[in-house]
Amino acid sequence: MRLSQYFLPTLKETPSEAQIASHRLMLRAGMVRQASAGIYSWLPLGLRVMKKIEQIVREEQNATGAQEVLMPTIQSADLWRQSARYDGYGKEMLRITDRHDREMLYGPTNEEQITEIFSGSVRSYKDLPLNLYHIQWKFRDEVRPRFGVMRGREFLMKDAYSFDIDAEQGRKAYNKMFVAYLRTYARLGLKAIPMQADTGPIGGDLSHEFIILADTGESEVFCHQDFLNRDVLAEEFDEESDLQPVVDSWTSIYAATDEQHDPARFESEVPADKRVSARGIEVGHIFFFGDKYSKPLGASVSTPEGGDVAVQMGSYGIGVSRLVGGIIEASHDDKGIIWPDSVAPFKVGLINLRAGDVACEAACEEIYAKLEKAGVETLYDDRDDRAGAKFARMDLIGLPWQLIVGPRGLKNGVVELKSRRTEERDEISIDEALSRLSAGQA
Ligand code: 5CA
Repeated sequence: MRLSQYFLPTLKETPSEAQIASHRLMLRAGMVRQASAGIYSWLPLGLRVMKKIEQIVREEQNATGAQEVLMPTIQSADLWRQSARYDGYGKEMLRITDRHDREMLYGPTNEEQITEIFSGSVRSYKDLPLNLYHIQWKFRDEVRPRFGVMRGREFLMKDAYSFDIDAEQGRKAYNKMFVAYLRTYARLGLKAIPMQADTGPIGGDLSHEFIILADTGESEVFCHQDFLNRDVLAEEFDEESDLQPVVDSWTSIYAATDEQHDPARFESEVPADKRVSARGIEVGHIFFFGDKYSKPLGASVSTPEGGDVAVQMGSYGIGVSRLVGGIIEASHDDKGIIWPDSVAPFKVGLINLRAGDVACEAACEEIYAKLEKAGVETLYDDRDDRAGAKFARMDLIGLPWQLIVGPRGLKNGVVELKSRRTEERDEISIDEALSRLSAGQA
């Protein structure tokens, strides 16, 4: 993509309404624009990042055998009356009346909707286990929408729903999701810590929140330092086997949000030099709630013995749009965002230091064409700005690599390859730069 043609409305000034780094940086980097309180338009750069996050979430869900569906954002109030949540949900639910005076709502979550789909089609234990998920916008009329996309009113969530014949199978489904969540966050470059959690309006008695540590997080959390040293992606286990030991190895170490925190247990279980007390952002939340929805909504299946039983269900949420902000909170400096490779909107920012210079332009055009051909996502700064402005903008938008082409270097046959994260700079030939960028790692 050529910057001269790209819609990237960056801001020089720090927007005064933004209180935390991710909100400030998302506005300054032209990723989102506020439409009204807690509601955002996603601009090209922000959307690219969100789509990458979405895709990683999707791949890890698919790897568990879960199947993607897409349910509507607008639901009928009657469905929610059946589960007795219509009144209980309170003011957070955005209620809508259509032209025929039918009561509708903008879905804050989809337990009822998915249970209705299930009960309309599945009759036999032979069709279980089943896990269906979607990635869809939700609306919650939060009292205090704040921190940009972190606590929005409209937000993108991945929500999965598992259906099983009994509690033991249900627990297996929960464990599969638990491990898939750990892998998902690790692929996003995050250290997410599973913490025992309250179940709130979703219900049930087994639940974990996945929390990433950040000073600006809304929750106060307490955990063992060991969580931060664990590399999920390096761990090997058989996905088909019983995952309970893997889950136990995570949940037996102390980790709690302030609502669940037990200071005496924390002190007895965690040595003083390993105690982490910090703030955290909830990027996911999983629940097992048995027949809470399947019973009232009539989601039952025949059993092998010839009986009939309400299915055991769980639900599993990931805050996809919140993650865009969460990743920035976890990875930025005073110059701007530092994207992890896996979600970077582009891998490389190609900077022509002197637009209009024949040699620089020819070299940049050649590099750009070759990178595109090699499938390396490149944002080519072909604009006629000062070098300082170009560097500042590239640092702000946080692409992992900057490839800087200037007249002086070219005379010696070199360009400069700079890592945004380490700030290391290498003067190398164009060919070497191309092969390093094309080879997966620079
Ligand atoms: N039905 C369950 C699981 S599918 C559910 O709704 N769980 S939840 O309420 O915990 O939401 C799931 C995730 O959505 C949260 O962990 C959080 O990451 C994200 N989320 C919740 N509310 C907001 C919000 N107002 N703005 C942005 N993200 C949110």
